[in-house]
Amino acid sequence: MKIYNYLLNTVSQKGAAYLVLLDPDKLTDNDLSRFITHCEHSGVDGFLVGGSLMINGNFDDFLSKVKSITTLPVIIFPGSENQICQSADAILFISVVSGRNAEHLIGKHVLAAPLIRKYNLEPISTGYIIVESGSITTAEYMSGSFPVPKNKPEIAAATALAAEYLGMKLIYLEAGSGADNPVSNEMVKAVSSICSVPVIVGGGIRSPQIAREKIKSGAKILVTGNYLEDENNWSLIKEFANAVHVKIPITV
Ligand code: 1GP
Repeated sequence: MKIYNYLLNTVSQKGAAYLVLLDPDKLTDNDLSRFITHCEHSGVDGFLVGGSLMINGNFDDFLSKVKSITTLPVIIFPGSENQICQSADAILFISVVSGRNAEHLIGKHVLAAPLIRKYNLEPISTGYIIVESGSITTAEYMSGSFPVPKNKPEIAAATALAAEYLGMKLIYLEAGSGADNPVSNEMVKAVSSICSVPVIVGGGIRSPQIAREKIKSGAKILVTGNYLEDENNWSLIKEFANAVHVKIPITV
């Protein structure tokens, strides 16, 4: 419960937590160290590592490098059961509750659970809700499931509540990496107001203003990935952190 408690404490102290997604396919060794250091100095609260599809990256090597660079929590955000590695601090144990594909609801988990135990990784059970966001996203395609229609916040809310009743400790509202549009404020509000566990929002968030809107709508953890893959956008990381940390005074 160490990392889950860290997230809860961060939410309680700062109002919300800001996590940055590191995709092993997208960052070179050289950029990785500079990027992580930049994130640390800009107020990021931790890192997610993973991707729905990995083509070039070596997950274990990448994760070990990340851990050797940062003291912030490093949490696996697995795109598959192959993305489990001993050097991480925790793993989001994700069930794609928006879909009806048994493999992604429980099947992959049966394969993953013994390894997670062997590695003594902290599993954080997460109800993962993929939301329609424009073009079909990799997460949507790879999970082989229909997303929740973007104009149906009540479906997302009922799904999240069911996940919470099943014992899940986080709800992840996911528009998909690089999504055309983020999850709507209305949907974030509907889910956050019905759930008592923290709601993560990610996918297609490209400005601190949009990040702040999601927090004001009730999100407790915000994730960005794709937008920061362009070094020209790194200067905005601090603004993203300030936009998320609604309880602490803004620093420039
Ligand atoms: C994807 O929610 C994350 O799983 C982050 O999305 O890469 O679009 O920021 P982006």
